[in-house]
Amino acid sequence: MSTNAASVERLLTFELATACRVCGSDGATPVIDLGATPLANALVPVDAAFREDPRFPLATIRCTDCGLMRLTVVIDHEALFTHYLYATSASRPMVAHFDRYAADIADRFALRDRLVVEVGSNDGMLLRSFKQRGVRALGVEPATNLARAANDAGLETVNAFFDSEAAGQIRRGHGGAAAVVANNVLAHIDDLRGVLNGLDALLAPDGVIVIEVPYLLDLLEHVEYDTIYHEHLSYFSAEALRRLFERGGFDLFDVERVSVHGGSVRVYGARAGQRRRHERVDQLISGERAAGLDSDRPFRVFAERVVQSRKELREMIKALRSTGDRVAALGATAKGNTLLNYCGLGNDDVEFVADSTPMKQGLLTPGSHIPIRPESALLSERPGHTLLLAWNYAEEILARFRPYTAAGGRFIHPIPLARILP
Ligand code: DWN
Ligand code: ZN
Repeated sequence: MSTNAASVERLLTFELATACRVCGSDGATPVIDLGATPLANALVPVDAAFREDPRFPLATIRCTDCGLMRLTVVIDHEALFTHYLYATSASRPMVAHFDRYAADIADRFALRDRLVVEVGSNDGMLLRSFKQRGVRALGVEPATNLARAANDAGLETVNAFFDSEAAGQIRRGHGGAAAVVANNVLAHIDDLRGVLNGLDALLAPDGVIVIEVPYLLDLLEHVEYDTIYHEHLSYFSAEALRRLFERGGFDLFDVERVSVHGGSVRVYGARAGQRRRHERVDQLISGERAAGLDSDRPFRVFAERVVQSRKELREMIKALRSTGDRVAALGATAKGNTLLNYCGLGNDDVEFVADSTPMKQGLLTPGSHIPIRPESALLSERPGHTLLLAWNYAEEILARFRPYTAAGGRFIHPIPLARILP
């Protein structure tokens, strides 16, 4: 998606100086300001390299009522998501994660032959896993390019944003859903009231909601500041999710922490009174209070540690480059855009970014304008060090790139503090 400066105003729909999208409170305190930053997945065609990429405020505030951390701006969701370059299938660990996810959910809630609707189904990876287990799986995906790829692969997908209208159409065409699942999606949606209305319209009386989102406690504890970008409007605690469900007439009846994306939380909801709350819910929310999530303290500590993380990464890369060492990166990730731009790292510091996504290769990273190349470039060019912008897959990547490290190559893991691996 290439946006010119003139369209910047159109994209910046409104400043979020007021109501919290979870609880409606307008009490908020500042957490961190990462500066004016280009859109994370607005990769740049080489012939547009001369243009200054549009930048938008990237700062977060904390709701003093429910604890939700959220951006101070909202970028037009049509501009962000109707053509999307992140494909789940490009990350093998995520394909494996969602295959296990499908097995767990299908077994736990006896979903064989029942309708499961996935909100934000991307290229249909999870739909495929559900179908293989005899589930009637249907996707809802706003990105036209991804919805087309899923439908071409026989994974039925409605090309739309999820709201009560889309939910009503699906209900009329397919009946009530035994489960509605949404993974790495809820944080991207401004109109959460619309999501709750859609869930109410679509869910069968005994239906379950399963939502997986990056977990605020992990973000703060591991200084995962790079996961803050304009697609991620909200940064959820379990308490904020509980409050959101309650507002929609649902109970949050179970939770579990999962390791993906730097630490996520998977929450389970049902219509109020339908299912008994597991003690894990109260344990996790008590843990949040013990961590001080209902105060500014952990957010202040987080903001201080981010400045240190930036300082140490910049020093490490500058020192490597001063010895003439070549530095590349792996993973043209959305979070990588925040990290490169906040740390002021450009093509003089990082020669190229290797990435496994064909539709990203040949483009430039937004703002920093670093060329994106196939992963094979790491082995053909053999840079001395490779910055892990896909650090959330460090274990799999180090295993897969043993030929690179066996020949002396080293990875830089930037979060929470820059360190060399192996
Ligand atoms: O919320 C979101 C998360 C779930 O995914 C979206 N808003 C955007 C996206 O964030 P991300 O780009 O930071 O996601 P990942 O999954 O951390 O990184 C994916 C990128 O990394 C892809 O471009 C593929 C690349 N990759 C690679 O080049 N080699 C990934 C792996 C595992 C690899 O081995
Ligand atoms: Zn709130």
